[in-house]
Amino acid sequence: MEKNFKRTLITAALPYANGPVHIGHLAGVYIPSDIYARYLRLRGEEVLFVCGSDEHGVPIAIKAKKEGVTPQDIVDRYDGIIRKSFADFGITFDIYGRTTSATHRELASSIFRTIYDKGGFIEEESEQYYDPEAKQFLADRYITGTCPRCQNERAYGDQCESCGSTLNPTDLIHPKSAISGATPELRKTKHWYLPLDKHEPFLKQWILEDHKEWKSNVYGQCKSWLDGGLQPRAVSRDLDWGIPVPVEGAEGKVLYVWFDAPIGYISSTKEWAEREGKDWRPYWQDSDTQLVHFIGKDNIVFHCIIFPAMLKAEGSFILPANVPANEFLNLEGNKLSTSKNWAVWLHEYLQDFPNQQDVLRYVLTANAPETKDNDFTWKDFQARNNNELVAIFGNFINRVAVLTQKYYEGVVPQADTYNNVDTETLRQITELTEKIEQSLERYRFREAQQEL
Ligand code: B3M
Ligand code: ZN
Repeated sequence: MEKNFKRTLITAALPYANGPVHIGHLAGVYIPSDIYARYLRLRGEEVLFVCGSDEHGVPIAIKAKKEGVTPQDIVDRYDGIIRKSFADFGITFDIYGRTTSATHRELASSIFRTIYDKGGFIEEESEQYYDPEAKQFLADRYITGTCPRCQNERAYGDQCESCGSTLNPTDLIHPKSAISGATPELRKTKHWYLPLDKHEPFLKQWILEDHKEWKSNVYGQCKSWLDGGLQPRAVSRDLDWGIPVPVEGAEGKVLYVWFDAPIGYISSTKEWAEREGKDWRPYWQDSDTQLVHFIGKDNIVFHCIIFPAMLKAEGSFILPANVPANEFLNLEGNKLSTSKNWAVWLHEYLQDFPNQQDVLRYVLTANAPETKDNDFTWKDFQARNNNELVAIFGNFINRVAVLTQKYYEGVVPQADTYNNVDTETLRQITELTEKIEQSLERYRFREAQQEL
């Protein structure tokens, strides 16, 4: 660690509670963050490792509608599956919270209100699509229609998945509501916007000047966003699922999920502190804390630009020292996808390979997508288990145990007991330990495992 921090707060991206955890999440976020937490604890550092379920947002509301259940039913189901699978896999969170908790609702509301009272938001009325049958405004995902660029008839209000264009709902030809099928009408509605453009000078200094040491995939994405110029970003939505906007005249409006979710890291810390009888503030309001966000690359903008701008606007929180985002893991050559059910689900792996957590941990570290997307194949899983874990590492441990039993009655002798001890080997072990620690400090877990 560059600066000698007093403590480290590690956050792992809050998984959406609309599906189970799969190997891509493990490789991208949860195994790296767990390795880092375990390493710092082994060094005797003060560490807090927080996570929790991200339970708001349009996908959860859509899934609930499709299944004819409430959003709370959906999040209760998947929060349970996710929470248990992390525990069974041995990820050592100090706390795993959830964003439908009262603590989170109160904190997210109060942070919004503090920024609002400081005049940190732009309040603006705009025209949005309203479904006259379902009697509700339609978020972008709720609107489908024909893409003006490629004529794909199943384009969404925010993007067309066949030509990849980013769209606005009003670009769609023959727009239709994904809820009732009715033709939506444009109606006036008020929303609050975080003026990211006003935070641009600060973000350019903080990231591009003060954090050149960040991973190139993270630094590069932030640079292109900043070079492109930042626009005000809506932090509220016309939805009935989410945290109500704590302002008069905001009936039927909730906090945008990406405004509330990162605050989940802070509310989980508060819940941990309440449970342990500790003070949460040093972790989030003391510059002697090293805050590290572990995420996938699709979350870089939210963790490096939007959340820091929110915290800056609120004024009393520290910002991350590093955001070592990983790229994506593919499965047998295709993109992992919860919606397309193309994944190796963690809870199913644990059923099929009971007590084999370490094999998956080893393989997903060996081929982690740390600097570029990578592919998981079962062939590779088998080869690494048989040719590396068993044939090299397992064999090494086994032989040392057998020889210790045979020649030293099973007790490892002290180095100075035998004057012909191989000082060269001991020197190499010390040198290698330092090399591995450097890799771990730089979030290069694949390299560290290779050295080991
Ligand atoms: N649930 C997005 C994701 O899983 C989101 C992460 C929130 S971290 C505050 O990609
Ligand atoms: Zn298109």
